[in-house]
Order: sequence, then structure tokens, then C-alpha cells
Amino acid sequence: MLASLHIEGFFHESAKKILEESIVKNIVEAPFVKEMVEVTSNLYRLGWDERNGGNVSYLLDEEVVQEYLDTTNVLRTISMDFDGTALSGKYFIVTGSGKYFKNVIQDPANNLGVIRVSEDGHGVELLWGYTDGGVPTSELPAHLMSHIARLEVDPENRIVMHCHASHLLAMTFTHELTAKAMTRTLWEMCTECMVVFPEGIQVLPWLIPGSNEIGQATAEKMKAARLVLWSFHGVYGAGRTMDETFGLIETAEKAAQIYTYVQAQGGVRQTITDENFIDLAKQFGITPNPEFFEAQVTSI
Ligand code: 2HA
Ligand code: ZN
Repeated sequence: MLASLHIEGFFHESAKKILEESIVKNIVEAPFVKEMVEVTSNLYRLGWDERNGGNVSYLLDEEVVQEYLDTTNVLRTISMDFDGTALSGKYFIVTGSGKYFKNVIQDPANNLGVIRVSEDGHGVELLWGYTDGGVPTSELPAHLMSHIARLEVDPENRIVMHCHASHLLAMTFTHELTAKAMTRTLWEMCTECMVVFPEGIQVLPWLIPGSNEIGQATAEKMKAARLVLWSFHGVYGAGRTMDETFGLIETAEKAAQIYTYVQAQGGVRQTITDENFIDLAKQFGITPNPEFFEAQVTSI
């Protein structure tokens, strides 16, 4: 009796193992889907992505995607009118056009999609998601062009994130719109800012969202910095990981919030000096963008 139970148990275990190995894992359990769900939920919770505001794209490795999807099974091809050949064959998980970040957690398969940039670079192949017939974010040009630009300067860049961070957006109405002025103010509002984004923040004038023009302009700025402010609209961030990229935007947004309080309290009376910044750079072993220093600085 005992022996037969053992044999049954053995067959049961090995059959289960074979079954598990032959079934691709449930994609909703994939770490990259969980990260997308978590970040969109946080962006919504913080009030930075009302309605269908914001979009996130995440470059994935083919081997990782293949753990969850049959990559030969293309569900649909979606065209795009810019040249994405630099990313041909690359996989991304991307938030959907018109989708609400508020809803991603309840239905990841409808609000997110896994795409592969087609061979000719003029379309993307849908492998999973957008279940109601949807398409990737309207900001796909800005995302893919930014990925191309960031990968040129940092081969490990994976994330591009756009949101309507409230205080940063507000500052574009009241603050001088140059990279230097904006960077200096943000750096001065929290000591850690210069350490988190030593290259500073770049600034774009108002441009039509979703256009190739804003995509090209964003990508151009992304060669110099991981943060690009879109006047009267929001902010773009890029980075190696979801945490790093979210943390980057979060840090700049916190500084913008402090700026708002400082202005409400009557304006700056004293602040961090160039000398303080030089000491900070030495302490943390970072090289801040020298263009953003008041005086000519030669010692960093
Ligand atoms: O996707 O935020 O910039 C909605 C937007 C457009
Ligand atoms: Zn937007």
C-alpha cells in the first residue's frame, strides 16, 4: 500500500513538472507586468496622471518575453509613421493609448501591451494586451525616439516615463524656461537633487503632443539628460530601471513642490551656493553639468 502510494506520488510529481515546463508562465505574474502595474498605480495615486494622462514604455529582453509568450504569434501589426529601424526586433511593454492609469491594476491585459518593433521599423507587432483592440500610447514617437537616444548614451537604459507631475508642470508657467535656470532652481530646492540628476533637466517649449516633432525634440534633449520638461504639459524621465526612473521624476517633482512652498512663503532669502555644490559633488563623486554653474567652475 505504502509502496503504491509512493509510486503514485512519484508519477504525480513528474507529470506536474512536465506540464509546468510545457506551459508558458502566466504573463500577468511576470515581474515586468507587475512593475508596470505598480508604477502606473503610483503615478495615478500621486495625482500625476489624471484620466488618460501619462505613458510608460519598458524595453524587455527577448528571453524574458519568451518565458511568457510565443513570440512567433503576432496578434496584430500596428503601423507608425516614423523610422524605428534602430529598434527593429526589440520588445517593449507599453501603456495603451487613451487608457487610464487608474484602471491598469484591474485589467493589465487591456491597458498594457507587449510589442515588438517590426523589421522595417515602420510598425509594431502586438504580442499581448490591448484586448479591446487598442494601440500603444499616442506618445509612441517620443518614447521610441527617446529610447533610441538614451541607448546611444547608455546601453542599459530601459525605461521612458511620461507624466503630468503637478508642481513641475506649474513651474513652466512661472519660471524662466531655460535648462540652466530650471536646473539651478531644482538643484537648490533639495540638496539631493544634484546628486540624483547631476546632468540637470532639459526644457522644451510647448509643442503638439503625440507628434513626431515633439518626439524628435524630446529625443534630442534626452542625449543630454534623463529629464525633459514639456512646457505647460508635463515631464519625461528615462533610466535603467523602473525604480530609478520613477525616483528621478519623484525627486524633481519634490523639488518643484518645495519651490512652490518657497514662493508662497515670500521667495528665496538664502540658498545652496556654488561652493556648497562643489563640496557635494566631491563628497558623492559626481560630475554635475558645468554649464549650470553661475560662475566659471574649473575645479569639478
Ligand atoms: O497619453 O499624457 O501626452 C496621454 C498623454 C499625452
Ligand atoms: Zn501627457
